[in-house]
Amino acid sequence: MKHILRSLTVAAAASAAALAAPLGAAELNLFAWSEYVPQAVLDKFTEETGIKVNYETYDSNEEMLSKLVGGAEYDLVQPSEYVIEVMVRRGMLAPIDYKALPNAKNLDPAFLKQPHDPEQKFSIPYMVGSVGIVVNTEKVTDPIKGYADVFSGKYSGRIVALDDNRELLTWALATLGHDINSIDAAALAKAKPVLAKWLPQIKLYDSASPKTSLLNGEVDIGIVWSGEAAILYNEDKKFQYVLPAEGAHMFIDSLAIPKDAPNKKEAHAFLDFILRPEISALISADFPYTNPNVAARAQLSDEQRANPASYPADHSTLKTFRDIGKAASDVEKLITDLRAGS
Ligand code: N2P
Repeated sequence: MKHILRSLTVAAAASAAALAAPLGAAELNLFAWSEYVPQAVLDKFTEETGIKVNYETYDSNEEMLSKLVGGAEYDLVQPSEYVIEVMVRRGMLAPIDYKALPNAKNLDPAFLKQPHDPEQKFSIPYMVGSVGIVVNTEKVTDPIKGYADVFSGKYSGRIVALDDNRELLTWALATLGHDINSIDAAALAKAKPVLAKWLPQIKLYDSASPKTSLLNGEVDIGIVWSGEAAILYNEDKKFQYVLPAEGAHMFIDSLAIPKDAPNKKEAHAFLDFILRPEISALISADFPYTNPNVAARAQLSDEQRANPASYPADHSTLKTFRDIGKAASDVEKLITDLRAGS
């Protein structure tokens, strides 16, 4: 009986929603990183605008790019800075209409007009972050300063790493003192023996939720997205975040509208919605990356702003990635082969 009543209520609510929605109800197809957009934010947007959000997720820029190139239709995607540069070069993005985005004024100029989108024509920063080392200090007591310490051999089989070939290569290049954005055959040849020693020490590759294996004690050290490290730190202060001394990647993950997006108006409505300080602060609460929205940051608690993974005191060693053109497929091949043990 209870069950029947509940389904009747659900049916009534659904038909009320159908009545309220205009004919051919508006939709938004969002393709974004997993564990990055809170469901509550999507629900609030739908409640307020009547626009239904279809949210699909991915775990790497390459995965997103290949789906789009394969003809999938999305209204918003969420590339990192270097992939925005690739997409602009290939003419894959539609320009942003700033008239529809009064809340764009909330964005921190420090993350705008960067080399990947010099006029900020094609992308709206969503979250910024770094890739660094998380140490379970109860299990790893030696000082850990950089990639070379993680891969000294001492922690073999106790390491989680991002499932991301460009990131993996970067750790080796930075350790060799090589510019992380100058990638050619010679750079790859230098990095290869380093990675051949390092990769077998990794227990697990995980870009979606590397915090999980650290939390459950399956591994003791990891190289992960800063937001994951921030969540671990909130969970237990024994998880310390270290920005590698050799230098590290700072990503500017942004929302962008594919050129052929069928629902550009809805895409702009969503962009302006998430640029509202209180909405952006909700995103920070679930996914504590560096919020590029100054007005949202002002709404965070002192504790949130004091999380060293979310807001590192010193960013001087951080660097964004650039589009490396054709070398990107060489990177994929080298690392895939090394990971396969050949
Ligand atoms: C969110 C992943 C952050 C993406 N789960 C790093 N570019």
